[in-house]
Amino acid sequence: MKKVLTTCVYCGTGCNLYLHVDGDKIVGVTPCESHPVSQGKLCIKGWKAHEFIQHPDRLTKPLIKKDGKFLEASWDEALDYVAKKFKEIKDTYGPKALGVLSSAKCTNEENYVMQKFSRAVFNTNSVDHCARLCHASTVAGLAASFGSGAMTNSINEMLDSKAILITGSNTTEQHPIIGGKILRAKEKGAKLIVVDPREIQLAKFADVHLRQLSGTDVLWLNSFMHVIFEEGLEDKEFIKNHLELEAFEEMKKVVTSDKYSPENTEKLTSIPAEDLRTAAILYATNKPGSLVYSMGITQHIQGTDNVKSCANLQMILGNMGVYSGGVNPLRGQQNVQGACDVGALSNVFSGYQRVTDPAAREKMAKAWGINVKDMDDQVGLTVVEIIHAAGEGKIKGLYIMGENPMVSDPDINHVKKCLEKPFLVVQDIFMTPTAELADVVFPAASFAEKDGTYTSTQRTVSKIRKAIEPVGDSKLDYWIIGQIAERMGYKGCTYSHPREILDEINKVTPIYGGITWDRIDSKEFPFGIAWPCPDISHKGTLFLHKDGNFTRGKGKCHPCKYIRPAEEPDEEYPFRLTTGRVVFHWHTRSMTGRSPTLDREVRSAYIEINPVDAKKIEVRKNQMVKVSSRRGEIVVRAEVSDIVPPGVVFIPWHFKEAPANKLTIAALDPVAKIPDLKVCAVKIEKVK
Ligand SMILES: Nc1nc2c(c(=O)[nH]1)N[C@H]1C(S)=C(S)[C@@H](COP(=O)(O)OP(=O)(O)OC[C@H]3O[C@@H](n4cnc5c(=O)[nH]c(N)nc54)[C@H](O)[C@@H]3O)O[C@H]1N2
Ligand SMILES: Nc1nc2c(c(=O)[nH]1)N[C@H]1C(S)=C(S)[C@@H](COP(=O)(O)OP(=O)(O)OC[C@H]3O[C@@H](n4cnc5c(=O)[nH]c(N)nc54)[C@H](O)[C@@H]3O)O[C@H]1N2
Ligand code: SF4
Ligand SMILES: [Mo]
Repeated sequence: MKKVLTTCVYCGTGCNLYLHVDGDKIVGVTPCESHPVSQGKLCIKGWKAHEFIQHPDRLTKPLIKKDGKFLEASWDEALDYVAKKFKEIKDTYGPKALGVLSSAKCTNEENYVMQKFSRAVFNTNSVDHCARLCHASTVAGLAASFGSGAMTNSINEMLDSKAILITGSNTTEQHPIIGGKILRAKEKGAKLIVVDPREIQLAKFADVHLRQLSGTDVLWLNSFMHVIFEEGLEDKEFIKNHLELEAFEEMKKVVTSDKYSPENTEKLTSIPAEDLRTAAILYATNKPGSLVYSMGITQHIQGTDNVKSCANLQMILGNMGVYSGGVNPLRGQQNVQGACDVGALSNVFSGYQRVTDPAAREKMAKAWGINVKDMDDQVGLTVVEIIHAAGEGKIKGLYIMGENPMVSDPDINHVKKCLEKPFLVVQDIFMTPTAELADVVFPAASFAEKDGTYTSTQRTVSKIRKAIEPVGDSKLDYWIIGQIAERMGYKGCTYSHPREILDEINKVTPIYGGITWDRIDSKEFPFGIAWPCPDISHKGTLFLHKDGNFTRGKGKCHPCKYIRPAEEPDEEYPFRLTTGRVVFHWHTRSMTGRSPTLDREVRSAYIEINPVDAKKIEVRKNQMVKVSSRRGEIVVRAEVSDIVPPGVVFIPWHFKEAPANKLTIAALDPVAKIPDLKVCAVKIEKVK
C-alpha cells in the first residue's frame, strides 16, 4: 500500500494527511503526526476525504448539450467548440462580453493560469471567485487598516494568547482543528469571549457569551471601544507610536459618542449593557488578545465596516504586531487564500498588484508576452455582478471552474434565470446544478490526482501530491485552460508541470518571490513557507506587522457608523434568517454529499427555531415548515432549539433540495461587493 502525503482538500486550516492507495484505489486516510498545525489530528471531513474521490458519479467525459441533452464528446471536439464560441463572442461583442469564475477548490497554479487566461486571452478583468462571497470584506477592510488583507498571526500562536475574542466563527464546526486549539488555550487560562447570535459549542466554554442580533456588529464593536476609552484601557503608547493620529481621533470621536454607549446599543443588539461592559473589560485587561472571526462578520452589506471595526479594536489595544495577538479572519476554502494571492480577483493581479496601476499592467503584459494595449485597464465585475450581467445579456460567454453558484449564490431563483442566458462552460469533478445549466461540461481531475500548492489561512504555501491517475478521461484544470487558450491563439497558458507555473508566480509576485517549488518541501521547510517571502534567502513570515510596523506604515483607524441590514423583519416576514454550515457538510455538498460517512449524519435541510417562537407559531420539532422570503420559498424540517435566540432562525445552506439561497438577498457591501448572506427576513408556515 502506498501512502501519499498531501494537504486536506476541505478547509483553510491546512491539515496534512496521507492518502492510502491500494493499486489504483484510494482506500483511506491517516493524519500526519509531524505537521506543525494538525499534529496528528484531523476532523471528520479530513478523515473521510478519500470517500468522494472515486465515486461513480465523477464526471469522466466532456459533455456537449444538444437539444437540451448532454452528449459525450471527445476532448478535441469539446475544446474546439468552446474555443470557437468564446472567440466568436469576443470578436462580435468585445472582451466585456466574457467572464470567468475561478475556484478556491483549485490550486494556486490553476488559479494563476485561470486569471492569466481571463486577462491575456479574454482580455477582461471580470474574473472572480467565491472569496467574493466570503472574505472580500476582509481583504478590503484589512488592506485599508493595515496595508495587507490576510490573517495577521499564525494558528499555533493562539495557544499562548491570554484572551481570545471569537465572533461570527463557529470554529469547532467549521475549523475544528483550530477550534481545538482555542479550547486548549482556554485550558491554559486564556479568557474566552464569544460574540455570536447562536449558542455555538465554543459559547458553552466561554467566560462571556454575548448574543447579538445578526447584522448589528458595528454597534457592539463600537460599544466595546466606547467602554475601553471610558475605562482608559487603550494602549496609549502603541497609539502614539504606530497609528495615524488624525484618523485615530476621528474614530475615537465616533465610538465615544453617546450613540455607542452600551446602554444605547442594547436596544438594537439585544446585548445587555452590563454584559457588554464585563466582556470589553475582560478582553482589554488580558493581553495579548487574539481576535478571531469569520462569516458572521464579513457577509453583510456593512462587512467591510465590521472588519475595519475589528481592526480598530485590536489597534487601540496594541494587540497588533505581537505574538499571539492580531486580527485573525479564518479563511474558508482550503485554497481561498491562495486563489486571492495569485490574482483570481477582479481588481488585482497576483500579489494584490492593482489592475488599475499602469506599471503593474506593463509588467504583466511583458511577462505574458502580450500587448499592454489589449489589457483591460478597469476593475472587472465581481461574482454576483458577473451573474447579474449574464442575466442582462451583457456577459454572453461565461467560463466557470470549480464553483457552484446555483447553490452558493444569493437569490438563486434569479441566478438560474441569469445563467440560462449566456454560452456557459462549467469545469467540475461532479455534475452540479450549475453544470446542468451549461452548454459544455469539462470533467476535471480532483485534488488526489494532481500536484500543486495550496495556501492555508495562515498564509502558508504547501504542497498537494498526486496519488492516483485522473479518474476516467478527466484532465488537469490547467491543461484544459491551456488547451482553450491555444485554440484561441495564445500559447502562454500551456505548461507541462505545475512547477513551471509556480516559477512564473515567483517571478511576477513579490510576496511569493521566495516560495519556490523546491523550497516548500525541502528539509528546512517540510510543510511550506508563509508569505510574505520576497526571495530565496527569506524564511517566510510567522506574523505580520511586527513591532507595530504596519505594511502600510502607520495603522489606520476608520470611523464606522452603524448601517441597518438591507432587509429586516417586519409584520409580513417576522423572522431574521441567518445561514451557515454544519460540521459534516461542505458547501453545496457536491463532495460531502457523496461521502457516505459524512452524509448519513445530516441528510437534509432544517431550520433552527427558538422554542418561544415555535410555540407562538405552533410548530413542533421535526414538523415540516414552509419558509419564504420576498424572493422564494423552501420546505424544511423544524429543529426547535435554543441554539438560536428568539426572533432569529438559522438554516444550513448546503442542500440543493431545499436551498437557503432561494431566500437570501443579493444586497451587496458597496466596497467589497460581498452579499448579505447573514441577514434577511422570512416567514414560517406549517405544511400539511
Ligand atoms: N464543515 C464545514 N466547514 C467549513 C465550511 C463548510 O461548508 N463546512 N466552509 C468553509 C468556508 S468557505 C468558510 S468561509 C468558513 C466559514 O466558517 P464560519 O464563518 O465559522 O461558518 P458559518 O456557519 O457561515 O457562520 C459563522 C457564525 O456566524 C454566526 N453569525 C450569524 N450571524 C451573525 C452576525 O450577524 N454577526 C456575527 N458576529 N455572527 C453571526 C453564526 O451563528 C455562526 O456561528 O468555514 C469553512 N469550513
Ligand atoms: N446562504 C449562504 N450562501 C453562501 C455562504 C453562506 O454562509 N450562506 N457562504 C459563501 C461562502 S463563504 C463560500 S466560500 C461560497 C462557496 O461556494 P462554491 O465555491 O460555489 O461552493 P463549493 O461547493 O465549494 O463549490 C466548489 C465546486 O468545486 C468542485 N471541485 C472540487 N474540486 C475541484 C477541482 O479540483 N477542480 C474543479 N474544476 N472543480 C472542483 C466541487 O465539486 C464543487 O462543485 O458559498 C457562499 N454561499
Ligand atoms: S480542520 Fe479543515 S483542513 Fe483540517 S482535517 Fe478538517 S477540514 Fe481538513
Ligand atoms: Mo468561504
